[in-house]
Amino acid sequence: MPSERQSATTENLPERQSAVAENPFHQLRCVRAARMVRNSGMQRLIATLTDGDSAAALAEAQRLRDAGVPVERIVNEGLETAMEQVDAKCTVEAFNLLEIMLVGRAVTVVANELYLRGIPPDRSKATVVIATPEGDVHDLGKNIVTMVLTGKGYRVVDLGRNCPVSALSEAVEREQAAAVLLSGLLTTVIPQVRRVRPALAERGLFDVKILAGGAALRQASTEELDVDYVAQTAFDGARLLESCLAERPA
Ligand code: B12
Repeated sequence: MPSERQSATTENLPERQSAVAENPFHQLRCVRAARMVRNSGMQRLIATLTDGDSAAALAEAQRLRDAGVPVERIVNEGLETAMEQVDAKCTVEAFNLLEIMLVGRAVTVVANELYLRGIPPDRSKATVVIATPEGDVHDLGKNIVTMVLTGKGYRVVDLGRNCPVSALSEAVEREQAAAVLLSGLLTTVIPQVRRVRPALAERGLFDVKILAGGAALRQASTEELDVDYVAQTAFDGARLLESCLAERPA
């Protein structure tokens, strides 16, 4: 015999539960609650990324993914927002190298976890090939550009430093890249940069955009380098890439 209190709480429980579940206001509340949990998770992901805390960012990203948040949303609303916040603080004059390296590393760790084999071509904004041309071993700037673009959802094929022009054009064709990014710190690599467009043309790759950056190249003009754009910073390059790829025919 159930007690009075027990029967008040358990009487017709299944029916009451399903009535509550079918109530549209209840459903709306559930959707809102789930969204709030995810949004606060996304805010935590952004905060851990901008703190440069790779381990905490990785844990937040895994939690969001396990809660059913699509990988694209984690990249677009989490990684990209974090990079935008760092972008807002970084100009050519005020550029905190340590901070950007830490944030970039955290973004890369999360991106590698979300896309174990790199961002697949069909889920990325576009594929780009990046390298430091042959004769130049500087690669810190190139690595930052790679991290920024990965955080913004591009698939970046990094050919490393001291890269021959032939390897670049070969990779652009193989990877069906939309753009080539060249990072140069030595003025002596300018002749290498000028060889890139003819090397692409030899393979019939006329629509591929060429972007240059790095301390030596950013002092030169697009005509001197025979490239489409010269970027001052990694973020500047990301914006140029975004706008020049948007102009492409669909
Ligand atoms: C660190 C450094 C080195 C390190 C490189 C370590 C590494 N893994 O990269 C080491 C010690 C190896 C080195 C070696 C040499 N170096 Co050195 N090096 C530097 C130094 C101090 C900093 C460069 C750097 O990493 N800056 C930080 C990065 C983040 O800046 P950044 O590359 O410009 O990138 C930013 C932007 O430009 C942009 N960006 C970069 N690339 C791209 C590309 C694209 C597409 C886009 C969109 C954006 C973009 O993104 C970044 C963030 O916004 C500079 C001096 C200076 N103040 O620049 C000299 C400097 C570049 N080196 C120089 C020289 C001469 C050499 C050596 C030849 C020295 C020697 N005699 O052996 C050798 C090079 C050997 C070779 N064959 O390459 C000269 C170059 C002179 C010139 N104009 O040609 C400089 C300017 C020093 C000087 N004042 O004389 N170097």
